Parts: sequence; structure tokens; C-alpha cells
Amino acid sequence: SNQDAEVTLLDYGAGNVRSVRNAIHLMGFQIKDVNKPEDIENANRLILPGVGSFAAAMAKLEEKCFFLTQVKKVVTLKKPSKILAGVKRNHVYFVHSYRAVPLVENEDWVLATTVYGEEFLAAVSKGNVYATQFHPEKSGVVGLDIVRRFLDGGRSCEAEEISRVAETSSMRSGSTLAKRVIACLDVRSNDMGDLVVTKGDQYDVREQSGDQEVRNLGKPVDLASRYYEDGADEVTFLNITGFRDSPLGDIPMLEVLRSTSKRVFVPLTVGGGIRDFKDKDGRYYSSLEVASEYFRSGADKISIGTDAVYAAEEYLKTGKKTGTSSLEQISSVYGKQAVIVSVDPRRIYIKGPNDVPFKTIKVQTTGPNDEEYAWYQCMVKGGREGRPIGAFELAKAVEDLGAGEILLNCIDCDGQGNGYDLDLIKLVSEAVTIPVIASSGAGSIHHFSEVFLQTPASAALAAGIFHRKEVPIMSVKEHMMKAGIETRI
Ligand code: 1PR
Repeated sequence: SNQDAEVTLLDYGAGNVRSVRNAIHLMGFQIKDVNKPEDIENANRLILPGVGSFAAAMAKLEEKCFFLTQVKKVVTLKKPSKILAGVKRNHVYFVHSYRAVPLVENEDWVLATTVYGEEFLAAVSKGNVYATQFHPEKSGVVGLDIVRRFLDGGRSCEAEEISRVAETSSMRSGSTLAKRVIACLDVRSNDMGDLVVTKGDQYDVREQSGDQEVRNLGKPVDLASRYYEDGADEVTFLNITGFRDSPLGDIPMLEVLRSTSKRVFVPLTVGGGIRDFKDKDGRYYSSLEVASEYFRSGADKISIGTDAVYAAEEYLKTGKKTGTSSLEQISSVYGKQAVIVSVDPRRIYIKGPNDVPFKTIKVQTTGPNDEEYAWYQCMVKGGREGRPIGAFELAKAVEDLGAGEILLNCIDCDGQGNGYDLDLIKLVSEAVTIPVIASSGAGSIHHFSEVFLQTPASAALAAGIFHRKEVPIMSVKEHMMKAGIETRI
């Protein structure tokens, strides 16, 4: 019947619900949106996406008069264990800033636990209500399998698999955090006005000969899908001319996100141009509006570059959080986990460790004038302008202001293929407790094991090596596994 293929979705307007919708559609189900409380009571199956910051989500729910307690009655699933049977030894995607721990009181609810510092709940069920702390719709084929099992009431689950469930939950509890491999697509309009994936050498994306066109390495949606199928843990789009164009005028980028999220079921990040701005007609857009539009179009996280540098400078100068910066606002509404700060540092050599008021390092190879020290200056506007702030100081400040991750590029290493800047990654990792994504310079599979074995980086991002098809993502993963680095295969 129609009801059989229908899923009721309670979309309270926080975070990326589009990917949940896309996962449901992919499984062949139709979505009925909740418009009034009775829609919940009449639902055959109800999905309540758990994205965003809890306080903001609750405020929305209360404003719309939907109460969470109504949910319990309506979900119609029978055997809790069927849902997770496909997880086995695979990794699923967790992103959260709170956790619930197993207690005697919730013993009979617990389906699976995992460990990060301590043991906490990964999935629970009670009666016909299921909840996962992780995002199935962002956990690749393994996660889509969970969605399918939930939607079809476990019918697709073989009896033989059910017996493995106990094993699954105990293995989950022994799991560790996988190091992530992220494919990055620098996107901009070429001289014909088409949105293309490009790639620079030290941020210069134009050909060195001929009419010096913007390098074109392919179409954003196609490349992103290829990387997902190849095993990328995440995909990042950086709109590299966002600092001068208004991103909301940039409809193609929103379309890229919408189309990509239909095909890519791992976390999607988008960056470039996230700031307050006025368009040519004088209409004002807040950075929060810009970010909301990106989330609605399928992004899970947004990345802020230039505007975060200004916010950090201001914060260091006054020692006060204003709450008005794009970073602070987006983080408080959508949660820290949804906000990345992208840093564009370049190495500046100096003679002595105290020559600048920024944290310096002793370099392995001396500079052009035999300098033994260096600091990393933060650049804005796509590497065009240097600011009076170091990468160490910036990272510390933006963590305070609500960043959930640091995407650490390096202008000197970008596109060179000589490996990541390990000194820089160690320096910034010392400054913060949030995850650091190493970026710029990957040129071989060994560079990935090197960065994970020699620095605390949580993820390694690369662009050129994948675009030029030098190394498939799978080979990187296999190499990491052989090197004893935990990875999601
Ligand atoms: O400042 O908030 O509008 O954001 C702009 C964003 O665009 C920033 O995240 C900035 O890093 C990025 N960006 C701006 N200009 C460029 C450029 O290349 N001309 N790209 C640019 C940054 C660096 C990485 C690259 C890695 C890996 N590119 O994205 O993918 O270096 O490359 P590799 O593996 O080939 O070495 P805002």
C-alpha cells in the first residue's frame, strides 16, 4: 500500500536534513512532512533527524508545538537488533559535542556502544523507538544499510545476520577513531562563467602558459561522486573566489551541493564567502543566512576562512567575545561540529625565535638567508593579503570562539606534492584540542602515513593527487591500514 512506502519526517529546520531526505528517497520511500501534531500520531514510521545544536532545535520544536514525547507511539518496528546487523566491523560517522553513557538504568535500551576516551552509547532502542548517536545517512553504504533496515522494518535482514548483532555491539565498544581522508575540490567560475574544479600551485590556479586560463580539472558533482565511490571519508568544496563574490548570488554552488548530496552519503563541507555582505542592490545578508542556505542545500559543515581571521584578530585585541562574528553565530545555532575554520598560512623565515610577537618554530631546513626560525602568517582573500596574526594564535582564538575543526592549509606546500608541512601541523595541534585537518602537499601514499604517524592530525585532505588520478583513494586507505593506522574501508 501507499502507507508502506511512506515515511513521516519531522524537519525542524536545523542543519542538513536534505541528506536524510536523499537517503530515504534512495531507498525508494516517499516522505510526508509533519505540518501539524496529528501528522505524528498518524505516522507509520517517523524520522526525527538529530542535527544542529540542541537548544536551537528545541526552540524550533516548541515554537511549532511538536513535543518529543509524541514520537514514542508511532514508530512501528519490531526487533531492535535487526537494524544494526550490517555494521559489523565497519566505521560509522559520529559528530557530536555531548554523549550519554551506559548505566544500569538504561541497560535494556542499549544496542551498541563505542569508545572515545570513555565508553558511550552509539545506538539505543526502546519499544519501537530507535536512536543513533552517529549519522547513518553520512556513513556511506554501511549507514545506508541501516536506513534501509529501519525503513523496511527489518524485512531485508537475514536470520543469519541477526545472530551477529551481539558480536557487533561488543566490537563497536572496542573501536577506535578512524583517521579520515578528505577529498577537496577548489571550485570557481572559469573565464566562460562555468563552475569548474580547479587546482593551484601555491594558490595560483591559472595556467602558466598560453592565455593563462583557470585550470579546469572537471565538474564538481561528478568528481565529488567519484571520490565518494572511491572511499573518501568526506568531501569538501571550497569556493575560492567567495571572498569577492556574493555566495548567495552564486546559485550554481547551491545547485552543486543539492546534486552532490543526492549521490554522496558522507559529510559534505562547503567554504568560501561566509560573511555578512551587501549585494549590489544594497540588500544585506547575514553570514548566518548564507550558512543556512548552504546547510539547506546539503552541506553538513561550513568552512570560514577570511572572516574568521578578522574575528580572531578582534578577539585577541579586546579579549572579549562579541557573539556577533560569523563564526560565533553559526556555531551557536548549528553547533560547533558544523563549523570549520580554514587557515591559509605561509611560512616566514626569521633570524631569532623572538623576532616577532607570534609563536615561532626552529626549522629543519634553514631559510634563503640561513634563517633558523620561522612563523606562519595567516593570509586572507585567497592568499592575497597577509594579516598580523600567526597560525598558532589564530587556531587558539577560533577554538575559543566556537570552531569545531581546523582545516590547516599551507600556501608554501599547496600543489607541490612534496608532503604535508609537519612542523606547521604539530605547531597548530599544540594550540588546540579540536581536530586538525592536515592539508596541502600530498604527493604520494606515503605522505598520508607520514602525517598520521608523525603528527596528531585527525584527517588528511588532498586535492591534486586525486584530481590528476595519480593515486586512487582506496590505495591511500590500504596503505594506511598496512601502516597500522585505523581507517574506514
Ligand atoms: O576566505 O572564507 O572566502 O574562504 C575561501 C576558501 O578558499 C579558503 O578556505 C581558502 O583556503 C580557499 N582558497 C582561496 N583561494 C584559494 C586558491 O587556491 N587560490 N584554495 C583557495 C585553497 C587549498 C586547499 C587545497 C589543498 C590541497 N586551496 O583547498 O585543496 O592545498 O591541495 P594539494 O593536495 O593539491 O596540495 P573565505
